[in-house]
Amino acid sequence: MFESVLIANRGEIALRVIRGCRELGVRSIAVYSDADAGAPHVRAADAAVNIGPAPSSQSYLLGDRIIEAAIREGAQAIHPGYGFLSEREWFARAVRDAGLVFIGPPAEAIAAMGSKTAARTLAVAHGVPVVPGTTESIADAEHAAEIASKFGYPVLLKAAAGGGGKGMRVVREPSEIAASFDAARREAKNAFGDDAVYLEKYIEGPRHVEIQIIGDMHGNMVHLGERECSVQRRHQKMIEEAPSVAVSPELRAEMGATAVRAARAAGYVNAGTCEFLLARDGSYYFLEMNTRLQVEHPVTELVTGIDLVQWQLRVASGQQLGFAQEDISPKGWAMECRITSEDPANDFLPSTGRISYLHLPSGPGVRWDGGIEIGSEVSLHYDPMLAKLIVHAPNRDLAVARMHRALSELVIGGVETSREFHLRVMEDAEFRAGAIEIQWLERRLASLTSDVGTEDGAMLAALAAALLAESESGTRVAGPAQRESAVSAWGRAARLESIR
Ligand code: MV4
Repeated sequence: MFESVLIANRGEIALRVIRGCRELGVRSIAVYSDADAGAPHVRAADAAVNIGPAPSSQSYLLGDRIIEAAIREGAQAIHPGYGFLSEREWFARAVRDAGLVFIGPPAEAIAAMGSKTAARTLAVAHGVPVVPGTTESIADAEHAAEIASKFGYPVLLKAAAGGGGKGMRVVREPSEIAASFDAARREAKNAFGDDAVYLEKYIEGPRHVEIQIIGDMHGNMVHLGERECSVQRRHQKMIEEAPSVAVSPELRAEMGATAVRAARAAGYVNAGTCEFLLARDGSYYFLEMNTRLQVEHPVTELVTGIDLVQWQLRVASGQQLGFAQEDISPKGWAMECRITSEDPANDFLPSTGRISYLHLPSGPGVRWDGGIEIGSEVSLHYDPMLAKLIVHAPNRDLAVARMHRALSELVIGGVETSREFHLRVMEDAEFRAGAIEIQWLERRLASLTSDVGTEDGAMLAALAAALLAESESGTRVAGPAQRESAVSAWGRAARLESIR
C-alpha cells in the first residue's frame, strides 16, 4: 500500500478520499485554493498545499502544479476525485511520467472512452449493444437527412467529442433536420472545439441505469451492480439509488457482464462506470463510460458492503481484488440526495453565502458525505453540490421513508438549498412507485417546486381551514390529534424561520 497519497480535489469528495486513506494508514495530502484555505478537507488531511487563487483554472485544474506538490510532499500517488482533472488523459499520463501512480484507469483507457464515437466503435466490436445509429461523423445536412430517414424519426444528433448531453439535438421530423444539424455542430464546436456530430435513433422514455465495475492489474474485473440515476434535471443528477426497480437479478447479471466486456475492451483498470439507457421494453444500450469514481458511488458501497475508495487505493498499489463476482449481490436499498446550494423555488438558481447554521441528520442507516461546516463560504467558484445525504434500508419503501426522515432532520442556514425539493420528491406518489425515467423530473418539476405541497404545508393549510370553520361556526372542527400535529408543524416552521 502507498505510504502517502495526494488528493487533487476539494469538498466532500476530498474528505471521502481522506477518510479512505486514514483507515488504510495512508498519509493524505490535500491541495487547496486561496478560497479554500479554511476548508474542512484542508484540516482533515495530514498535510495541505496551497496551489493558487480561487478560480479552478488557476488552482484545481493546474495539473503540473499539483504534480510538483505531490513530489515535494513525498506522495507516491494522486487521487483525482471526480470533475477537475479526473478524466483528462494528459493528466493521467503526466502523473505516470512523473513516476507517480494515478489512482484511476490508464491514460489509454481514458482516451479510448473519451471520444463517444470511438467508444461506440469499440463497443460494437466487442458485442456490446449500442443504440442503432452511425459511428462515423456526418459530413453535411443532406447526409444527415439521408441517414435519419434510413433509421426513422425521431433521431438524436450527438457530439462525437461530447458526453453529458452537450451538443445533443432531438429531431422529430425531416423538415427540422438541416437546422438541427447546423445547431448541433455549432454547439459541439463551442463546447468541445470539435464539430463532429453523429446520429442515433432517439429512445423515448428510457431509464438511466449505470453499472459500476472495478478491475485490478492482474486481469480480475467484476461489476458491482447497477445504480438508477433517472432523476436528473438538465443532465444534472439529483437522486440516485441502488438497486433499480427495473433491473431483475438476470438483467443485472447480463448488463454487468456487458459492462465488464466494454471495460476490458478499453484495457480498463480501477473503478469505472458504464452508462446505459434501459428502454421500456427491457432492451438496454451502452451510452458511454465514466472513467472515474462517481459522485453517486456511496449507494453502491452501501448495498454491496464494498468500500470503493479503499479498493481503488488497493488496486492502484498493485493488490489483487479481494472478492469475486459470485461474492457480490445487492443487500437492501440505498438512496442518495445531492444537497446543492440552489433555490428550487427560483429555477434552481445558485445561492451563495456563509453557512450560518448546520444540523446534520443521523440515526439508523444515515450517511452524510459533506464538504461544509458552519462558517463555510459558498461561492460561485465551485460546483453547488454541498453534500450528499445517503440512506440504506431493507427495502425501497423503507429507504424512501428513511430519506424523508433524514431530510427533515437536516437544517442548513445561510444559503438556499435543494432540501425542500428532495422532501417533496420523497412525498411524490410516482417517485414512491418507482415510476421514473429520464424525463420524469422535468415533467414533474412545476408541481414539485410550487409554494405549498409538503406534508407540513398541507397540514398547515388543513388547520387554517379548520380554524376558520370553527371561528365561523362557533363549534370545534379540528380534533386533538390534528391540533397536535399541526402545532408541531408550526413549531418546526418557526424554528426554521428563526434560524434563517
Ligand atoms: C440518448 C437518449 C435517447 N436516445 N440517446 C444524455 C447524455 C448522454 N450521456 C446521452 N444522453 C442521452 N442519450 C438516444 N439514442 C437520451 C439521453 C438523455 C439522457 C440520458 C441519461 C440521463 C439523462 C438523460 C437526459 C436526457 C437525455
